[in-house]
Amino acid sequence: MGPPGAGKGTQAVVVAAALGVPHISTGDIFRANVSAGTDLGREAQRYMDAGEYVPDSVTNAMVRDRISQDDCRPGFLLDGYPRTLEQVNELDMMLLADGLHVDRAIELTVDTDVVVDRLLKRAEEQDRADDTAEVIRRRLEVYADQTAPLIAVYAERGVLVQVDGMGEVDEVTARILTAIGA
Ligand code: B4P
Repeated sequence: MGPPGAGKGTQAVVVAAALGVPHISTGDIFRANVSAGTDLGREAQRYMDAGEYVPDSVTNAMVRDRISQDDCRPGFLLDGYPRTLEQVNELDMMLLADGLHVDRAIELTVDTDVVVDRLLKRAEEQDRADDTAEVIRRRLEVYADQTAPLIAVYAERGVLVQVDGMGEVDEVTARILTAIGA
């Protein structure tokens, strides 16, 4: 968890590889569908380009389908999900049905001016439609409004691990692996 540009995607790839479990990024799945021109991609693109969240019904169904696949049996790392309270509740139900639970929720903490700089830099490099200054502002608002409050949910459950997301990518990775005892 963490605001847009906190480094969730960057770190999740490495951490999932270290743990030997699949990395499941809802953002990546949406972008792959946008590139492939699927119905899901067309639906998701409207929201992503505006900096809004894709509707819970669409996102939850996609995650339910993905985590039911065989490669997820040893466990999995979710990147960018859950992002709303409804997604938290739906994920709880999906896991409960299989006798599973969230072991750890990792929050990457990063100053707002640093995330904005990172996203504007990515805009130059990757041409993502949701990395313009205006859309970044909206994404940060949506995060503060809908996702930041979920941190407390996982803190109350005693599974929250907070990690400083500032500094070099390798330094942040080392902090995460230490914090989760991997
Ligand atoms: P995501 O794909 O999850 O993207 P993100 O929040 O922007 O970025 P992330 O935190 O992963 O940052 P990254 O590592 O890439 O979401 C995109 C959109 O998809 C959402 O806005 C929403 O519309 C939709 N969506 C996704 N999940 C959803 C859900 N559950 N429900 C509804 N809608 C959903 O890093 C950013 C940049 O910083 C990169 O360029 C990276 O190279 C750089 N960087 C990372 N770490 C760095 C470091 N330590 N130092 C310097 N640069 C660093």
